[in-house]
Amino acid sequence: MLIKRSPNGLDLPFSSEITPQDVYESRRKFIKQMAAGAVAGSALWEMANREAFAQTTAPQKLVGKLNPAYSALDKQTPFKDASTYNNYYEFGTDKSEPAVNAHTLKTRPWTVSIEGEIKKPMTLDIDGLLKLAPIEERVYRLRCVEGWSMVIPWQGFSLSELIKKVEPNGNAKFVEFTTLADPKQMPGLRSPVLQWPYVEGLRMDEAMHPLTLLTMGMYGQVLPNQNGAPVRIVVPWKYGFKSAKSIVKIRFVKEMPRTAWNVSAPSEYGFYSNVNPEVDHPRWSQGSERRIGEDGFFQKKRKTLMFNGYPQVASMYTGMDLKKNF
Ligand SMILES: Nc1nc2c(c(=O)[nH]1)N[C@H]1C(S)=C(S)[C@@H](COP(=O)(O)O)O[C@H]1N2
Ligand SMILES: [Mo]
Repeated sequence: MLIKRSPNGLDLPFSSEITPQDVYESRRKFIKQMAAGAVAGSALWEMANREAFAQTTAPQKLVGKLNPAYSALDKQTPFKDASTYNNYYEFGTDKSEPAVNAHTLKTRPWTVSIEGEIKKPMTLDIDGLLKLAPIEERVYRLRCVEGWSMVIPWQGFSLSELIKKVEPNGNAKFVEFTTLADPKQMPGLRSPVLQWPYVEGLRMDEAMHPLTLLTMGMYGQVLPNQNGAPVRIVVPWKYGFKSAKSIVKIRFVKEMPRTAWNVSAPSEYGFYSNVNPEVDHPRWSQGSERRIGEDGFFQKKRKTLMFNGYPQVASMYTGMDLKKNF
């Protein structure tokens, strides 16, 4: 197959050109042909039909125009790695568990309640959310506090688009994100590793920053459940845990929200959690990171960049001691 050299200068197609959907469709066609050629009732025929049947829940496409101004040129992490190496404690604390367990998450119907210090409180379903602003593709680096990172093409739009619609009043100083906590769907809630529901938050200017992405898809398809379907945020200059998954409530508040990781270990996870190679985690260095799916075992780790390589956010923190406000 001919792969066009993409305009971002990488020998990689944009995910909007070749999506997991395309891969899935060609595979399905192949399986159909295989089934047609096989003797009815034979082992091959049975296998082919079972395969074809199992694939009926095809990933749904979600494409958007690439926004090059906000996109990293780094080599993208393979979809397979980004969708099987996850942190989503509601589905287990092992990296491989969310991909195995998150099929029980029911992502439709789904509503997000937007409330608090705003003039226009509202409840939106996913279709309402998707219609709020044009979907863009943003290729972001995401670095976990544990010392690994990925480069993922996301589909969504700036959270600021939603914030403008609900008209915050003068008391709105922070935004609090509450995520789903349903023990019937989420086996991980049985274990008290965190206080449920998982809550995260941003200061108002951080929430309004155009890089803060309200995210409904990745790699040209709707979010896999393990990546936070049907809607999450992605805040690329902060450690990954700020990017809350499967959001059900967005509340505008006066006081700094009590966030899940900060409550569980305040000396390790501050509210700001900006990626900062100069402020070590109490138990390990934050100076370097491993790029998932790219670096081999003996590969040198790469240096972690201030604000994860997003210097355009620095002005929001001028005058703040980032060692104290970690
Ligand atoms: N609801 C919820 N959101 C969450 C988490 C979680 O456990 N629960 N883990 C966070 C952490 S620690 C990281 S690194 C990112 C991982 O996102 P990814 O699996 O899509 O790469 O999700 C964040 N959002
Ligand atoms: Mo993380």
